[in-house]
Amino acid sequence: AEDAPRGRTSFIEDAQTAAFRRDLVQGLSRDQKAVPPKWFYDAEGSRLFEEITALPEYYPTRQETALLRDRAAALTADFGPEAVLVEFGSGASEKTRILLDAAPDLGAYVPLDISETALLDAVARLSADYPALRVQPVLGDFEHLSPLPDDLPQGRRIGFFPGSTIGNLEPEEAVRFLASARRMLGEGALFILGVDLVKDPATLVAAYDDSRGVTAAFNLNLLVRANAELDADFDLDAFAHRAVWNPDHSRMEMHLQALRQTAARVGDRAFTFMAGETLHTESSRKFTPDSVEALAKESGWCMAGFEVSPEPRVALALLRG
Ligand code: AVJ
Repeated sequence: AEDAPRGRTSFIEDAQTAAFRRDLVQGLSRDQKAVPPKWFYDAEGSRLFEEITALPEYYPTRQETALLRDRAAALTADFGPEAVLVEFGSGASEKTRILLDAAPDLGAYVPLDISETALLDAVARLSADYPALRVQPVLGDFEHLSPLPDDLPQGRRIGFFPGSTIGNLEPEEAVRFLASARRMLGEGALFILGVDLVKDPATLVAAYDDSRGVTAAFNLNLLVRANAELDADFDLDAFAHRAVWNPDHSRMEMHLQALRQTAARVGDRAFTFMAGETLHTESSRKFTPDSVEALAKESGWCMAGFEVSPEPRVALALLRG
């Protein structure tokens, strides 16, 4: 409430907008300005991300989709009757179809996403193509998991977290997420986790700085969104997209770099950027088989399988609760 706009027209922000405002104001107040990547995904951001997944340089989606197709039978072999598939950050639910095709007797599918439009579009398209499937969408972010609805079928719970989205989380956040997913999914659960693997920096940087500028537009859309939703006034021409490999943290980073000194207001809060200063908008951690296994163990899972694609390499880890 302290950040609510002052003026004659007062209004109550919806919870998501208020949380976006809080995260942005807090993030802009830090020494290294930063904002959590979940705020990329308004309708336009979700659309731009889908466009990224089709770019020649952005290999993760293509590699993971092929790997899922290739290993679908093995990954779904232990689903059992009336299984419930819970997907975290489901977006367009495109990869899900591969698992649905391999597990036709699934009891229910629970997509969870932060973008309402992405979620509703995906549910409409899935229901059209899988009329017998029970789909129970949940709007929300995967860092605050609520218990599953209790009227779901009673089969095994299977978590599905593809796309290396786990790489967006700080290491401690990733452990906390996987541990709370394990509690949410309960006894006997399985978890299919998609991760991108460490590789040569040139391949990584190209994937996050494509020649057509779609990733740059995706990154800048964060400021477009802030201007539209938060009564902010970022000068879009004053910022440039940057993608850098950080070997110390084994992660790709995206930043928006101020090309000159520039001021920005977010509601009634004012901020300045020095020339060259950056807003850190995303980290995408890249893993090794050992770092995935360590992450699984720390969060109470054990690694029952690890499938690796051809180059550029991504992996699917199968975890057991
Ligand atoms: C959807 C979070 C996995 O980190 O690779 C794509 C998002 N960012 N290009 C990733 C993204 C820049 C993507 N994840």
